[in-house]
Order: sequence, then C-alpha cells, then structure tokens
Amino acid sequence: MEVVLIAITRGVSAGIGACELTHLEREAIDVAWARAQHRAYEEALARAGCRVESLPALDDLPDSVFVEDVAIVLDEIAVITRPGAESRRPEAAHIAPVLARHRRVTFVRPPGTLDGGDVLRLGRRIFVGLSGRSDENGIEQLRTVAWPYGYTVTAVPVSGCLHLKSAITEAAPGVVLVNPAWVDAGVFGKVSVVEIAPEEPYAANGLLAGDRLIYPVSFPRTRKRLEAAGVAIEAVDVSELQKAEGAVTCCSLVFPAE
Ligand code: CIR
Repeated sequence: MEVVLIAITRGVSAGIGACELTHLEREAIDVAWARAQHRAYEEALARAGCRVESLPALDDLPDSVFVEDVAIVLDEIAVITRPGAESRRPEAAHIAPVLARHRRVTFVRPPGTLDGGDVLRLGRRIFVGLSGRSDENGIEQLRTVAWPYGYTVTAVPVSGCLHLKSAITEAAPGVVLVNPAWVDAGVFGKVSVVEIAPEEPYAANGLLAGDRLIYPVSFPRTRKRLEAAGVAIEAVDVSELQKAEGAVTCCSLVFPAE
C-alpha cells in the first residue's frame, strides 16, 4: 500500500526580518519574495507526493515559518518541543492542536530545551545535536518518550553550526549528506556518506520526501556529488529564507499519515 505523506508548513511571517540569527549577519529579507519561494517549496512537496497542510502565517512570531523546530513527529507520537530560543517558545502552542489531529501529543517541559532541527531520525535510531538550542535535559525527555516505542536516542556534539541538521541530513535511504567540519559522521554507524563540497558549508541540509531530495539551488557543487551517488534532486530556490538562517528541512514537518 502506498504511504501517504503529510507535510505541515506555515506561511512566512510578515515579521521575518526580526528573526533569530546566530551565524549570519542580518540582511534585508523581501517578504513577498520569501513567500513566493515558500509557495514553490510547498509545490515541490506536493510533487514529491505529500499532502500539504499549509497553516496561516503568524505575523508576530518572526521564525514561525520554521515549523520543524517546534515538533518531532514519530510514527507513534508527536513531541512538541521547547525551543532553545526564547522568542520561539510561543510557536509551540500553535502547532500542538494541528498535530493532535494526527498523533497523540506530548510536550517537552522546562527546564529542558529541544529544537526539531537538532533531531535526525534514521529508522529506529534518533540522533540529537547538543547545540546552542538543545540541551541534555531536553534530550533526556525525548529519550523517555521514544524508548517505549523501540527508538534509541543518542546525543551528538555539533560545533560551528545552528543545529545537527545543518551538519547532516538523510539524502536517500541509507545515505547521509554531511559537513565533516561540523559533525563526525562516524557517530551514525553503517551509512553511506556523501560529503558536501567544502566551499558550500551550508549544503548538508536536504529534505528527503518520498523518492527525492528537496534541495536548494544554491549548492551546485554538492548537488553534483549527490547526483553522482544516485540521489534524485528536486531543486528549490530558498535564498530569502536562507537569510533567516533557514534551510529546507526546517520549513516543514513531513510524516506518514496514520
Ligand atoms: C532560528 O534561528 O531559530 C531561525 N532563524 C532559523 C531556524 C532554522 N531551523 C532549522 O534549520 N531547523
């Protein structure tokens, strides 16, 4: 039976110009252009076979387009996170009722912090970046929720980047795309590794949806490496969202329908 994938997205906030920035200098963001790019991203998700549930923009929450950070959706349960950046914490209350239509929902409680961008699931193995956003307490809470369903949860040190998934994402089943300067690929066990082109440090973030990788047009050299490894690419231009330190995984929550 064909698996139906749900992709939850949220429109770009009119306030995105006031987003959190950690590693980038602030640049003006053209909201209309960002919204057009985001719509094209949603269309790419639909072409990949996802049923896109597009939520309305929240203009008073600058980073709320980056829905990945506020929840972790496992097959059995959804975990609403407590984001590491205080300005992002109110986003969680907006996503909880949406996910409650798809999964039983549980919450990360204070003082723990966890950003979905730090969570990489490879089958029943969950890896969580120990980053500026996710801490030991948040990771332990995720472990407590996930282990009864047979998941292992492993904390992974990351350095130089915002989230674990800035440094590594799943490019195809059994294949990971890695920036070795930011994370040690040895931690992830038996996987094939495609390394980014060193001159494209932000290139390790791709979004696996169905049979293809949704991938930014801004990393042509790494794209060549992925295609040489047999990865099918669906290219998207997310340049305005990249100015907000966003990437392609962070703009959606993709999971199988129940
Ligand atoms: C932030 O700093 O929280 C946002 N400006 C960017 C979040 C990107 N999220 C992600 O890559 N998972």
